[in-house]
Amino acid sequence: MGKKKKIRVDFRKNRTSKPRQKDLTDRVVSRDEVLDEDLTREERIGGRGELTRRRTVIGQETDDKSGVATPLPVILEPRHPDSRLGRVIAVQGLICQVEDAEGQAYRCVIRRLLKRLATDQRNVVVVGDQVHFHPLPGSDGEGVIETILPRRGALARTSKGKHHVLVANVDQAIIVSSAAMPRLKPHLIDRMIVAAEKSRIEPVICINKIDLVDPADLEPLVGLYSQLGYRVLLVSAITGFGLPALIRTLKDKVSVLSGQSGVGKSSLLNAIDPSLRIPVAPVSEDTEKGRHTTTTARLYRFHFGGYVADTPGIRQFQLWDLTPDEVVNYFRDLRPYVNGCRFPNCLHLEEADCAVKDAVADGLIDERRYESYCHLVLDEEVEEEEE
Ligand SMILES: Nc1nc2c(ncn2[C@@H]2O[C@H](COP(=O)(O)OP(=O)(O)OP(=O)(O)O)[C@@H](O)[C@H]2O)c(=O)[nH]1
Ligand SMILES: [Mg+2]
Ligand SMILES: [Zn+2]
Repeated sequence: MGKKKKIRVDFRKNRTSKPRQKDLTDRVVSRDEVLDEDLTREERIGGRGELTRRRTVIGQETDDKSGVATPLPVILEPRHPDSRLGRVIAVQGLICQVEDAEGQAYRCVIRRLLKRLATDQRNVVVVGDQVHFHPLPGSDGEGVIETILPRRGALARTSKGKHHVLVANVDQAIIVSSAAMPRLKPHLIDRMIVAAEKSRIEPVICINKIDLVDPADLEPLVGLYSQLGYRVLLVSAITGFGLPALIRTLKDKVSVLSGQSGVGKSSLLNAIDPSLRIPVAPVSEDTEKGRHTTTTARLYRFHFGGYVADTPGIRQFQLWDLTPDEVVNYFRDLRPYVNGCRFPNCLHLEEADCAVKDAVADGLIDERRYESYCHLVLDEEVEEEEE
């Protein structure tokens, strides 16, 4: 967690000293006025001199190491009387789509103070953010975002040394693979586990198309991941097997689905919630590869509660800026042994007296998991995404 930090926010000089006309509560705010995002004018109402034009804001420094960017302006001040909690489900330019607890959608602008806090961030509000907002009276589903609540697990990418949060408050990553067609690729699962762990998002392994195999064949794999403490779901979008468990897993959470093309992500989503209407666009590998710069994302709401994130950038769940020495931290089965290595900077590859390699030799670490580790450290693309 980053350090708590107090920031003093100064308002512009020319925004001073307008005498208070009326009590704030019966002030009628016209729509245009608020759409102008000029909520800071409410600050002047107090008229208690310079001090009233400053507000104390508690923020949090970005935790660069973790891959979780958590800039979180929390503004301590009285809320708008009609303020309520919402979830940002899409961001289009300056307009954020916000849903309240009932699933009612609002087109919201961001109040100016919040924007000003976001000096080095492209978007101060990101998809997945929980916000306080208030609807504009007399408008047709329009509103203003007042504050952003602290963020938890975030999917972010780094470009030019800056973190861009793609989706905030992601509870879990559903790592979808298929038992066959395309064939099961455990190394790919391991890769996606690392990506999730790096983002501090709980991975859940979901193996689809089990109608195509004898489920008993999957027992060793299920056993391995279960032993590591990961949840494993065996499902079939075609027969419906395991779907109630998948629904229970997704209910009331924000999830992101990852997995190679063709494993049945869209089929699963359509099977559990036909109302989602997630656009199924077959994307060729070529175009998909170049798409990671895209920062647009959106959340889809399940009719049974909860959201699933859809964004080109996280489809394949790539690993951003993972350094070789960092990889072992995300292999919970290897990590306990690293202190026994002779060299403190041991990468557990060719080094002598490596406790990790010893553990593999002694059967304490699964050999295939160790291979996954090696591939990742050596930055080798294993079993390419194509079949
Ligand atoms: N036998 C079987 N086939 C399935 C199952 N789920 C999906 N399929 C088939 O697998 C193919 C790919 O499914 P999609 O849902 O498009 O896969 P996807 O993961 O969304 O693929 P991308 O959108 O390209 O990433 C389709 O032909 C589905 O009919 C399943 O449980 N069993
Ligand atoms: Mg799909
Ligand atoms: Zn070692």
